[in-house]
Parts: sequence; C-alpha cells; structure tokens
Amino acid sequence: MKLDDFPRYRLTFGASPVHHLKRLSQHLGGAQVWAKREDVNSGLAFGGNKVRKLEYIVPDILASGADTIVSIGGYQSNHTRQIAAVAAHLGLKARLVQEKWVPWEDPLNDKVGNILLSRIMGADSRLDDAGFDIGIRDSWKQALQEVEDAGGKPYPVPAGASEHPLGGLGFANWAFEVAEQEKQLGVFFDTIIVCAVTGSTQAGMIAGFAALEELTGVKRRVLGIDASATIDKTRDQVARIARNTAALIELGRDLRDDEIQVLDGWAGDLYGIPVDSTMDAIALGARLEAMITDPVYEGKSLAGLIDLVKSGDIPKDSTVLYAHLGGQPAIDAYQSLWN
Ligand code: 5PA
Repeated sequence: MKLDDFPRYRLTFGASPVHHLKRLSQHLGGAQVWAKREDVNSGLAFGGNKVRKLEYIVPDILASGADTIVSIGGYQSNHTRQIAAVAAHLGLKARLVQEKWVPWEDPLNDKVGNILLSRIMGADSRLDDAGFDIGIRDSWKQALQEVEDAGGKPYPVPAGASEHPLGGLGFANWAFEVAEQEKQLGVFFDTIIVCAVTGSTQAGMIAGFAALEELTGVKRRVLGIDASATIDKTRDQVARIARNTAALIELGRDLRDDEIQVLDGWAGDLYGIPVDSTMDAIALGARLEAMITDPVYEGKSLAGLIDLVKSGDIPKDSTVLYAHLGGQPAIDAYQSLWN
C-alpha cells in the first residue's frame, strides 16, 4: 500500500509550523537553521511526536474494539502522556506502566510534569522500579494481562509506539509535509536533525524521505542524534523500523546504509541525565529564540546540531531543519538544574 492509502485519524492541528531561527543561525555563524515544531502540533495535552505516530495507529485501535490502551515509558515519559491524551480524546481508558528509567532523585520526579498530566487526564498510571530499556518489557505484558483478567479489552502500544508495525508511518508522512512547506516557503532543507531513542521518529523520516527521493531524485541527510546512551540498540531499532516502514509503503528498493545515520556524542553516559553540552544548548535555544528544549531529548539533539554546525560538518551553505519533537512538560521534574 502507498502511504496515502493508510487510514489516518487526525489528531494534529494540521501541518506543524516551520520557522527560521534567525538569532541562533546568526550566533552560530554557519548554516541557516530552521525548526519544525512538533511541540505545538496538537491541542491534545501539548502534543509531541507520539501524537503524530498515533494518527496512523488510532484507526487500528478503533477497529480492534479495545477499551483500554496499554503502554509503557519512564516516570517522565512524554509518550505515555500522549497515550493518556489520545485515550481521553477517544473516550478510552489508558493503563500506563511508568518505569524508573532515570536515576534522577528529585522527590517530585514521579509526581509533576508528564505523569501529573496523565493522571489529570484520568489514566491509570502505575510506577515500576525497572530501569531503562527500549525493548519489549515484562511489566508491559503483565499490564496487558491484568486488563484482560479484569474483563477489559487491551490494545498494546509499545514504548514510543516504535515497535508497532504502523509506528513509522506518522513520520514518513512528515517528510511529505516538509516537501510541501518547502515549496510554500521557497527553501530546501538539505539536512534534518532529529533526536533518536526508541527509533520510529527518525526511522519514519528515513523511509519518507527515501520515497520522496524516488519521486524527485533529490537526496538529503537525516541525522539522528542519539539520546538513549545505548546507541547500538537505538541504531539497530532505527535501521529495522526504517526498513520495515520502507517496505510497508512500497519503496521498491532497499535502504542504503548512508541513509541510516544515528550519531553518538551528545547523550552523555545515561539516558535522561543531561551533560554540559545539553545544558548549554538548552540555554542557547531559550535565550536566543525562546525555544524551550528539555534535558532528556531535545536539549541533546540541539547540542548535536550546534556542534555539527560549528565544526562545519553541516557546511555554511547548508539549510538545516531541526525537528523539535516536544518534551517540555518533563522540565518541572528537573527544576533543580536551574534553582
Ligand atoms: C522522544 C521519545 P523516538 O523514541 O521515536 O526515537 O523519539 C525520541 C524522542 N523527543 C525525542 C522527545 C520529546 C521524545 O519524547 N520519548 C519516549 C517517551 O517515553 O517519551 C519514547 C521514549
């Protein structure tokens, strides 16, 4: 099936905004930097990248007749907050497994930010001591079983909606949305910067831009910035989901290795713990552009962008698009970094 033939349930406002980061570009003195803003893509509890992925999963949820969406993430997972939002929007229940993915000892870490929003939206959000892993977890399988045992009909959505067979479609479509916006704005983005952890955001983009390349012959770089600090797993997952998504939308060729690039160097030692480059990037984005990024994901990918422009790896004549994927609600749990 071609991408346009997959059913899409609209959860976003429309195309997410694209704008020039003039002061940041000037400051870096190199490439022109623009942003595409998934952090303001929807009215559902602050939106974010998962809302876009879920647009292609909701038709399957509704067709399944499920009454409860079951998903998993860390205490401050943006994904589980977006699951809670979409469940509320559809009139379904949400059962969320919130694992201790980050050894972050702020006493409010399991009370404010994303987890608070999920609870306000009525999700059944339960804490679990297990540490970080982007793979399929027993705690999640157990939650599915519990919903069934209680007579409910669960619908499983894995971490970040990434391992779901349709998880890459939202961002495959994003590539075509970018191409439309380029026409309207009269720009061409030769490089895309995107944060990668569970992988289907970047993977979807890779498949989508590959499909676009087949139509136009135009190549570009989709650079993933790892924020998992378990880069081998993230790299494997991005590659696998990119290939699955490419096959799903009938790309008609294999993806080349040069199309799958997940870069190391900005995650620090641990998922969820910012390093100096993260904090500097957050400050720069906030002070030059009032563009707020978080210490877990977007601050790390912004740090990558800044360094790649400064080093000339992204050359001066480049026009680069920073995919802002959301994540600001988690900042409350990290207040001690600034107070
Ligand atoms: C997340 C993910 P992928 O997981 O698709 O690679 O996206 C990485 C990413 N930016 C980037 C933000 C703001 C994100 O929330 N978040 C996860 C979560 O549980 O919130 C899936 C890990």
